[in-house]
Amino acid sequence: QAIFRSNLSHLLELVGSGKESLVFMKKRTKRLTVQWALAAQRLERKLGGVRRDQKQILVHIGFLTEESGDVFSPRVLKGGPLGEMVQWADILAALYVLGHSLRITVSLKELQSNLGVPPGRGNCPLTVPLPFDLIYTDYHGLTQMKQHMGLSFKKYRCRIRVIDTFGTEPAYNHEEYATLHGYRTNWGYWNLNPKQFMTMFPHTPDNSFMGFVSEELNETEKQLIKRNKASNMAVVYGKEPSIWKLQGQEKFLSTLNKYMEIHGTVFYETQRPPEVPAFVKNHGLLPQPEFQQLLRKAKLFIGFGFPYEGPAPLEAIANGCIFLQSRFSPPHSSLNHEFFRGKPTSREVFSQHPYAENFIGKPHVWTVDYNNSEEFEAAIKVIMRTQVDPYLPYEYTCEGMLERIHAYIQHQDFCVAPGPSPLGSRGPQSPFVLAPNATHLEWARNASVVPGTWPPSYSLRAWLAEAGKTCTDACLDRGLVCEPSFFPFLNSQDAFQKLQVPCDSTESEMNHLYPAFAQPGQECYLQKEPLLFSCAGASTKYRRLCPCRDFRKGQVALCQACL
Ligand code: U2F
Repeated sequence: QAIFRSNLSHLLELVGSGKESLVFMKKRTKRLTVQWALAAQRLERKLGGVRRDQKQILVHIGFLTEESGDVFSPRVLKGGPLGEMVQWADILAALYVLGHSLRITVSLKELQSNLGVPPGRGNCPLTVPLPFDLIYTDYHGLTQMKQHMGLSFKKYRCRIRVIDTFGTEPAYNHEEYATLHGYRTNWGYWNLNPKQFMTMFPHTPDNSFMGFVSEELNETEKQLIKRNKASNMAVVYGKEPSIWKLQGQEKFLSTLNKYMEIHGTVFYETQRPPEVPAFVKNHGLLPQPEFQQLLRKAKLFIGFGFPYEGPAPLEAIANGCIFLQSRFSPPHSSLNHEFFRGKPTSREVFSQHPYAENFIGKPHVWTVDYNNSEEFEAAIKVIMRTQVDPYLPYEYTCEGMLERIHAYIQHQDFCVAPGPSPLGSRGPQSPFVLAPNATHLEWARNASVVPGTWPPSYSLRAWLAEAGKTCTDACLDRGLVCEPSFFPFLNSQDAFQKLQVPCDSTESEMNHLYPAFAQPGQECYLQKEPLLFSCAGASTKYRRLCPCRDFRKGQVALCQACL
């Protein structure tokens, strides 16, 4: 049985030392200890004594191993990316606080000894029993495990969870399909269940949303912050000098400077970076707590297009700042932008921080067209007059993260092979019916729940999307979220029939857009390969059949009945 923990000092010992990245992570965990402990108490009460098995968990942080080059650690104090370190620190803390038994490795040698593989015996033909119920790693770690686990890798890969910042869409994950249709990338085509990939933000419902946390304020702190805000103080998002050279930035900065005092936290060694204009007050790269203090005073946190989708805007909003960012038109994606090129996703990014834009929005987040200088200037003027409360979405609080990871550990099992039809002996008759208003399908009231499905099958609601829409968007348009684990229920002639879709013929093929209806030939298509069920993906040729579900307010990963 897993018992909630509130003392994190043993975790700090487990993390080890000797790298700046580990030092950064440990400081963060230490600072957040009280918040984690309070969150654990609250979740424990909420769960009301439900039995939780203690899992044996290996956390192998591949990108920090020397064997994969560890390019991050030397840059921790030099303005390099910290988002990944923030996330790993929080994953470790959450798993530990939930009461699981942890092993942490950041080198190949440690990995091998924990897996019970003698060095140099990576290709050993025998499968060695795996002493872990779950392994959390990243793409680098995955490659290392494949090389060093021999046949065990295939047998146990269903226990692996891959922390994958930007996400992996099903079309890129399926080896044969990716190879045949131009979705092959350097990150690989691992044929995992797409839900085994866990992202930093809820990018696509095809993956599991892992996230991280931001510090939460109590009411007194919130009031204090509101009182001490300097309405004319702005902090620029970005700790690397190169960020200050993005197109047209000088113009925006001088416009902003007409109204506000501009602060930066750009790394420099000895001399002020020439990229940063003289009128900017540059603090240099700050330790995390000092950065938070700066945000507490500032009114505006302003982004100039890079870095994409990091933690800092959430921290700014949690500390009562308004986040101003540019709209991307056309959107950035792996097709047109160097940063996303080769990443296993076709997702289109419409602003620097789509989560802030879509899940938070006004008054906390303003997404404007920076090419339109009037719009930009008008936004600044309104922002200076706008009062906002510090705000942190529940899913980014410690409690929210604990709740989500608890639910995943309790319910996600990728080791049970999916049967030919989840409806079993019910044959082609599915347990859902056309809703009274005839727009969509829902689970029949008198039909029983299909055992072993999570989220529970009765939260399914299915629509035939408009041509050219992804299932992700089709569900969002209806205030719901796409749920890929429900696709198998819909993948039948019966579903099309119940929705009164006029199929002249029905075929079963491998295509990440199926099940779908092609209007021109009145043809219905079913999905032949379960790994290709995908919320992402659209074509004007098809109206996709989409499974949606409800979600908890502030916790999009979980349906109402999911805990
Ligand atoms: C993102 O990585 P970054 O590290 O660039 O993300 P940021 O949003 O800048 O914030 C990371 C942390 O840096 C901290 C701040 C954030 O938690 O508190 N920080 C700080 O300690 N001192 C300072 O002076 C300023 C900020 C993303 F997370 C990665 O996944 C991507 O690879 C990367 C590129 O898109 O962007």
